[in-house]
Amino acid sequence: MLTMDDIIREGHPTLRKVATNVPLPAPQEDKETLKKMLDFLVHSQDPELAEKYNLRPGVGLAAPQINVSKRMIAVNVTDHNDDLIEVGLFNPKIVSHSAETTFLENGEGCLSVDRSVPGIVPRYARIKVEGTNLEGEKVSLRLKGLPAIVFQHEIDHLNGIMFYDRIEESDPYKKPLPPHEVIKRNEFDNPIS
Ligand code: K2U
Ligand code: NI
Repeated sequence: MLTMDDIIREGHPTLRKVATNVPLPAPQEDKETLKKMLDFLVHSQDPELAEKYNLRPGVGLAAPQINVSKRMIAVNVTDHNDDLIEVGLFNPKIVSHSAETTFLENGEGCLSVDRSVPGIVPRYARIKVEGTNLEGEKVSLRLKGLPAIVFQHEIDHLNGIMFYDRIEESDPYKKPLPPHEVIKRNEFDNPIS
């Protein structure tokens, strides 16, 4: 199983690389890696396992974070309807997005960043993501709220972008121009139940 020891931290060059596409149908090795990434998220959200293996809770993970520079992401997050979005995607792509932006009121964190970096991280409020799942099916997801933010955070990792790259250095709490919506419900503060 993956643990925090497998997660590389800021300063590691792989986090700043543009990851390469996964050839489809995905090789068995890449399928196994993506499955392990999904399992890590489930384990990290289980209080007993998280304590036992010292895992930081995560709702998303990108392959570059385990030093695999391939375009693969895993997401395990509940949406505003409390519906679970649990998906591993090969070659995810944001194919369209809203003009409207959003952001987590308390900012973002990252499993590859062992420090707090305060500030507003502007994200598109709604996105349409396409990719290929573990079963080899083409997937198209329309996302908003926290799931939309998580997917944008993870897809940024595939392009060597860290969340703090998006914080306005001169004014970290500068709100993006309207229209924007603020997401107040931020699991970041409330450990995932
Ligand atoms: O990519 C990662 O480092 C995993 C992050 C993803 C993430 C961070 C901030 C905002 C959205 C996604 C971890 O999931 S950080 C822990 C976390 C948990 C619940 C909600 C937000 C962040
Ligand atoms: Ni991250």
